[in-house]
Amino acid sequence: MTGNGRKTFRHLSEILEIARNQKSKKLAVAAAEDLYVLQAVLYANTENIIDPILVGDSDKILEICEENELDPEDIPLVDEKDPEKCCQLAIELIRQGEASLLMKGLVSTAPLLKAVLDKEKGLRKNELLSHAALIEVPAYHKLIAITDAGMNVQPGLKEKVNIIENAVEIYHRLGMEDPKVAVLGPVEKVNPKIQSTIDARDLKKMNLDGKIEGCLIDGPFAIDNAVSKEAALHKGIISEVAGDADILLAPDLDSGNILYKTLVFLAESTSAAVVMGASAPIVLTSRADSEKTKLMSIALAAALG
Ligand code: COD
Repeated sequence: MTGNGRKTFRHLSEILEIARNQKSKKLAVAAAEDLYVLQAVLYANTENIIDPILVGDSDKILEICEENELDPEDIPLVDEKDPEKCCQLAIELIRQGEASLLMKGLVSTAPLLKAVLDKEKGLRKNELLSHAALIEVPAYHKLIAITDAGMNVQPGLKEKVNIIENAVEIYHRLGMEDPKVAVLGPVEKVNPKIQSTIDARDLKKMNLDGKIEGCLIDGPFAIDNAVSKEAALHKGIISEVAGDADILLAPDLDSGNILYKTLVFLAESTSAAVVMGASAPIVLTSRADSEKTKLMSIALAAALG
């Protein structure tokens, strides 16, 4: 786990282990009537990672459990058929201290996030909420986070500062002091026509000036230079971050989401994804995610919560 004096993680199973060794956390599931969500949540419960509270259509939840030999006995159920109301009820459980983690069930991402962002009844904490996916890539020597692949559509410089800070917080909470942040673009030179490269230059300067702390930021980097020392050396790039990034900051949601899903669907990677910056970590998995990804996302949220 430790290399050159820095704590790093190679496998998501290490995050699972952290979650297992902590006190079990209460997880509120919004619209829990989904087989894959129920399987992951009930399995995580048997692993003593979380204690779920299922908010949703209780008839459907019990029917799914019966048909699939899942045992929801002793798990609290809050009956609500409307998915948007489920989001509000699950959030309310967190606001009242009944739960400390939130998970999306059979409801679209946008309504859940809108309910979380509600100024009066939501879960706002930091200035900006953002999505980060911690990914185990067989071809890379440690876990790598991609942000933002799920929430902020077209972040400007200020939003990118917040997105970096939220991703850095994940590593800090996992015990790593100074994660290396690679700011991605299509090239490693600043080009006034390419906004991502200008932002990368500015973010690097803010880091050097002490305006963004607790991490080491460099860029712009094309993806090859961020994750391959060999590619970076080939281009004559000398940087502690090049080839050894812990966090990849994507230029926008389009590129972040494509990078994330390419790794998962074409490069045999597994991910654990959370939304950070709210008063509780939020598990936002989608139907297409594997069971392992769902479990690892719950474990990551539990390890952070
Ligand atoms: N953090 C904090 N506040 C925010 C954020 C954020 N990330 N985003 C918006 N807000 C605030 C705004 O400042 C404003 O005060 C209020 O929330 C409403 O802002 P809108 O009108 O821009 O936001 P919404 O409610 O229409 O949409 C917010 C979403 C997060 C739902 C929206 O950005 C979105 O749909 N993102 C993409 C989600 C998605 O489809 N992901 C796909 C991959 S899974």
